[in-house]
Formats: sequence, structure tokens, C-alpha cells
Amino acid sequence: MPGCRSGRRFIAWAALTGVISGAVFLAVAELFALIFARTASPILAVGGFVIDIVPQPFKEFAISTFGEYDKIALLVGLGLAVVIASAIAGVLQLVRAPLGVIALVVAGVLSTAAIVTRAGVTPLAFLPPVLGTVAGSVIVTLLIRRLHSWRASALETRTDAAAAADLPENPAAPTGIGRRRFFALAAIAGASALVVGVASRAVTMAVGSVESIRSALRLPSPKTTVTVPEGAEFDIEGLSSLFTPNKDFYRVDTALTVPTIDPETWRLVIDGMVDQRVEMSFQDLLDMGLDEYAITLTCVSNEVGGELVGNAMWLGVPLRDVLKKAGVKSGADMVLSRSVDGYTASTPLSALTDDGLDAILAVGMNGEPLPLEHGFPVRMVVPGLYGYVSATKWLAELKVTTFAEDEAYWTPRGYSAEAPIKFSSRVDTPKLGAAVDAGRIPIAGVAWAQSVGIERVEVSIDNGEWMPVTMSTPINDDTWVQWYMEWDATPGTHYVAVRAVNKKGELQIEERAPIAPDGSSGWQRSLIRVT
Ligand SMILES: Nc1nc2c(c(=O)[nH]1)N[C@H]1C(S)=C(S)[C@@H](COP(=O)(O)O)O[C@H]1N2
Ligand SMILES: [Mo]
Repeated sequence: MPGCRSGRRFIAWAALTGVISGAVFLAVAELFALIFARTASPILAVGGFVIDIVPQPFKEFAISTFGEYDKIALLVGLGLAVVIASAIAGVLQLVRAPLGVIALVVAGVLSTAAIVTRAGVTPLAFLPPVLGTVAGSVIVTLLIRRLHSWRASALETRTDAAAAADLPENPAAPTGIGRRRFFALAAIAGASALVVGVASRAVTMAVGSVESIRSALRLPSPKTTVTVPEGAEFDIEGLSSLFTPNKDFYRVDTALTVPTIDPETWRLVIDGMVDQRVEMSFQDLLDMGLDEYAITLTCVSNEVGGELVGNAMWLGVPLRDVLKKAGVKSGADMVLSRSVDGYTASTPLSALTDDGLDAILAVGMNGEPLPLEHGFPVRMVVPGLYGYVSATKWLAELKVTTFAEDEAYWTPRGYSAEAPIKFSSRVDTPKLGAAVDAGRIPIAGVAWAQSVGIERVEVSIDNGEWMPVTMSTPINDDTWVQWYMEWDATPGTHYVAVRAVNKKGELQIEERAPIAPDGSSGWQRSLIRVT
């Protein structure tokens, strides 16, 4: 059989092609699993499926043979199976395209099935295996095509050489080019798959392991709890709930990837203008005893009527007690808090040490440890100051210093070094621009004036007189209050405006201001269509 030896050689390269395509499949799937759905790793899902379907005696055999390495043995076994199956797919693609692609698609369908039938699956979990299949199929197609042209030129060369030596050109050239083109793509695809796959899996596992540490963590019960008074929350459709569920809580930070910190290794350093530098562990913090605090957080980037505000029940310790351990030197007027990712915030020292203010280091949020995106394991929460000057997440250091000496992340970027929250009010329902049916409907929303408290909220319709509304019983002066009024909505277009008065008797600022440099102001006016 002519070309048999070289044919065998190409079979080997086709097998390698298959393995590389399989690696591309898995690497792309791992990358998109990291982005869209952490549990959508094809290998792990298939592994989980195997564990689920393997009969009990076989499981016992595996455990008795491999002991605690049973899972690793399973993964190694799966890995070998993947290598062999993809090598076969590569050879199939060489011998009869598109059989190799079909084999990859079958693998894609099976792993998608394994993924979407797992417990706790998310809606986008099908994407990683599907995109992986597409990438793997493209690579196997391209590589095998290049392998074909290499082989064609190699065969030509042999035939030519056998026929006669009277060809003027150098016949080795096209063979060399074909070979180079194949190996170039194979090397790039193989190396990228290795780097992307290993890096994605490593990141997913780092996140996953801290997430599992977090979900296993049981915080001690609070020494003191917050009593939510009767009448603190109205039941009105479209009105923000009194406490914002963690999954709906706005998130603002500069972190490209969420820092993952094991509380075991977390340390807080308190240094700068202090009597003694102090280092605290997570346990040291818990040992101080935790208390509940209901505090509404607001972002400086919140526009009038915006959504960058949320209320939570925090669990934490007073910052003044933490700072006392280090002893603040006289002359200091600021604490520069630093996150593990380098972010810094400048908080006036007095906002952290005043007895009347509940500035805290928080470890819990709405009954659970802080979610990773909200600063796990420890963050600051300071009532009355915008988040960017006070609410440092993934906290690592408190440096006692002065405004003259130190500058925070946002200060050279167009935001004030000090930024008390401008108290504000918002309409939640009816929604701006929304069409509502004529009749008696509630107009309802929230208002906040952290550390001072809301005295009253007023609404004006179609530029008419300001009318008082019904307010919920506030939990404290640090949380927002809900408010509502009944309105006889008549057909047509109406303006609804809202404003608040704080407990100092100050009226919410009417003049509009942009968010930079120290927060927006203005009365919210919404246009409402009644039909
Ligand atoms: N480490 C770190 N902490 C941070 C920020 C940040 O960018 N990095 N942003 C701050 C800002 S601007 C706000 S408004 C709050 C938002 O907290 P949240 O994401 O938990 O709602 O976090 C603050 N803490
Ligand atoms: Mo913010």
C-alpha cells in the first residue's frame, strides 16, 4: 500500500490534533464557566454524573482502593478517557470528515446534559460546554485541513521523486510549508488551551474555595440586636423593601475580579499615628463581640432618584473600640483605610470615634457573612458618609493619619476628600414614565438622612402645594424610611415631585448638582402617564 508509513505518521498527528482540540474544548468551557456559571465545568459535571450513577459496591471499591484519593483517581481516569476519545475524534476527522466534529458535538451534548441536570444549575450554565464545543470543532477542522494539505504536498513530493528528478523547482518547499502551517496552529492552539484552561480553573477554584469557606462560616450571635419597630415596613407593590436583600444590593467598586480572602489568613493592621501598631485576626475581631447595626449605604454616584442606595442589617464591632486598641495620637484627623486590592478611602477620624456615631467594621450582612462582592471577610460601614470615603471592602489596613498627609483613591480623580451624604428622597412607585391606570393608587418611596434622620417627606403633584405623606416608623436615624400617599390618579400626564426635611429642620437641596465632586442633589420629579 503506497504511503503506508507516512500514512501512519499522519494518523499520529491526527490523534494529536484531536487531543489539542479536546483541550481547546475544555479550556474554552472553563473560561466561560468562570464568567457565566462556576458549576458549568464539563469535566467536573461529567465526574459528578459518574459519581451519581456508579453503583454503591463500585463506589466502595473505589474508596477502599484509592482511599481519600478516590476523587483524584476518578478525575485522572476521566482525563485519560478524554485524551483517548479526543485522539480518536482527531483520527476520525482525518479519515472521514466531519466524523471528528460529530464526535466533539456528541461530547458537547453529553457534557451539557450532565451540567444542566446538576442541582443548583444557573440559567447560563449551558453556554460553557456549547462554546467549548464550537471552539474545539473549529480547531479540529482547521488543523485536519492543514494536515491534509501537508500530506498532499508530501505525497506529491514522493511521487515526483519516484517518477523522475527532472523538476526544476525544489519540491521540498511546499511540504515544509504545509508542515510548518500545521505545527504553528497546533502549537498556538495547544499552548493557549493549556494556559487559559489551567488559569481559569485555578481562579474558579480559588473563588470556589473561599465561597465554600464563607458558606460554612457561622458567625457568633450578636450581643445586642436591633429591634425593628412596628410599622417600620409598608406592604406596597413596587416599594423598596425595608432591608435590601444581599442579591439585590447595589455593588460599586474598582475590583476587576472579586478579591478572595480566607478569613484564617486575614489580618487587619492598624498603624500610622498610633501609640502601638496593632495586628488583628478575624478571630480577634469576633472575640470583641458582635452587635447588630441597621445602616443605609449610599454611593456618591447615585443620581437623584437612583438605585445606588441600599439598607442592610450589619453585624460588626464599633470602629472606635478597634482604634482604641492602637491608641490614636493627637494631631491625627483622618483614617486612611486600605483594601487588599489597594483601594483606599479617607474618613474623618471624628466620624469613626464619636460616641454618637455607629461606625463599624462589619463581618455580617442581613444574617449571613458578608458576600464576597460586598467585602468578605471584613469591611467598613460608616453612617452618614458616602461609600467611597468610608465603606472600604476587603479591608486590610487602617492608617491613622491626616488629610494634609494622605490622599485616598478618588481624591485625585475629581471627588472630594470628605463627603457627607446629601440627604435625599426617591419615588419607587409609580415608576418614572410608566403608564398607570386611573383610580386610587399609592405613590410610595424611600428617604434617607443617615446619622440625622428624616423628619418628614412631602409630595407635590403637577406643581401643586406640598403635601405631607405617611412615613414608616424609622428603625433609627441611620436607615432610610419608607413613605406613601394615596393619590386619585386622573387620566393624563402628571408630574410627581418629592422632597424631604431632616431632623435638623433642613430642607432637601432643591438645586440640581452632578455626582462629582461630592454627590448629586435636587428634588426628584417624575413624569407619570395615567390612562
Ligand atoms: N475595596 C473597595 N472598597 C470599596 C470600593 C472599592 O472600589 N473598593 N468602593 C466604595 C464605594 S464607591 C461604595 S459606594 C461602596 C459600595 O459598597 P457595596 O458594593 O457593598 O454596595 O463600597 C466602597 N468600598
Ligand atoms: Mo460609591
